[in-house]
Amino acid sequence: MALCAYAYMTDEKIMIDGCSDRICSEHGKEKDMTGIERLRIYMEEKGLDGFYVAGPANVRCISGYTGEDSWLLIGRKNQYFITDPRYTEQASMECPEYTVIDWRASKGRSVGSALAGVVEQDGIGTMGFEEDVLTYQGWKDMQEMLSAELVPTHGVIEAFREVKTPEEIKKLQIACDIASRAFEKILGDIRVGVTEKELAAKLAWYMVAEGADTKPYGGILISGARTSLLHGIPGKKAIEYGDFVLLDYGCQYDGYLSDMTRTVVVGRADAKQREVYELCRRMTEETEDAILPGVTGAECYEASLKAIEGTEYFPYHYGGIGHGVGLFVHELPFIGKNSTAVLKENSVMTVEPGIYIPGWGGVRIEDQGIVTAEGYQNLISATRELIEL
Ligand SMILES: [Mn+2]
Repeated sequence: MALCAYAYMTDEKIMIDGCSDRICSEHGKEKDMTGIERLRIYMEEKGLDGFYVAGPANVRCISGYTGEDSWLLIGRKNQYFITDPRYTEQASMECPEYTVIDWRASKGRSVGSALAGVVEQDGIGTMGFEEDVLTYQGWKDMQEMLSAELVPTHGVIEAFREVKTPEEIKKLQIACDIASRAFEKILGDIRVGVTEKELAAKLAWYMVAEGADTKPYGGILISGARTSLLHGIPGKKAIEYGDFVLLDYGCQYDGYLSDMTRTVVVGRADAKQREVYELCRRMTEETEDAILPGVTGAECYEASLKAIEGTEYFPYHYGGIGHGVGLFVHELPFIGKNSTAVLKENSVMTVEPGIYIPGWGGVRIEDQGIVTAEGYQNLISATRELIEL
């Protein structure tokens, strides 16, 4: 899905405690290191005896675990996998190097209590945690139960996830291929009288039929004047002749996500629809042309504006124009107005500028691709030409 408001809200929120470049220059080949090795280097630098990992995508990044409701405690030498009996067998299979702990069997029958046991046993004095994941309730519980000093961190494992491995890129390519094939199929269903919800359900069905994970992943499928809503939710509205239909969606494949947007017209596009569509298409293409390792997110944004500068449509663009995609749909790097992100080779990211005119409608064209030494390699095969159905 597009345009996470939180992600674009402030640049400060995107600042990273655990800069992967710094780790690289001080410790050599970051590409050869696993997530847990990099996390331990970070812990050593920050003087942390333990690191509590609670963000689901971060748990997967560090441990390789593909299930849910699980947490990690990484010590300097030992590593613990905390879950409940629904997942203990899966955890033992997927993460054999971890000590699996059933928190329901802990003294206090809680995750905090299970953590407290390990903290005491291993003599953990300082423990990092993800400040944007832990709830206030969780923090209070841990304050009460844990003898360790709790140290807030931000974006540490997220920074490890910014550059993708060849295996991750393969999965992302498959997720993008599934979404592109589903686009070809849904075109046959978009017609006058069908509702947005019906189309959204069919689109999801096509992706699972094409090989996507069954884990639901909400999509945007909106029509007519509603297409100016950046994050509109599919409703009961039926498609009418002359509508724009905006499809912003993707799927999960073996945990890895795709995210694409196409906007089509039902019937013949009128002159204004054609004009806005072509401007938006140029915005997407000119942004992609500007992408190279070393380019900043703000420079990408500048490139996206060339097409609409001096036109009446300039006021209708949005400041966030793309984001990394991997285990999570909005991750580093974020590109847009004021973005200080510096693009890295083998990041996988979307490019999704748009023009949104309240009461009239909007167009967004979103690709997902790899940042390579030669430029942006698009993984989405669906056409960017205007489609009139
Ligand atoms: Mn997106």
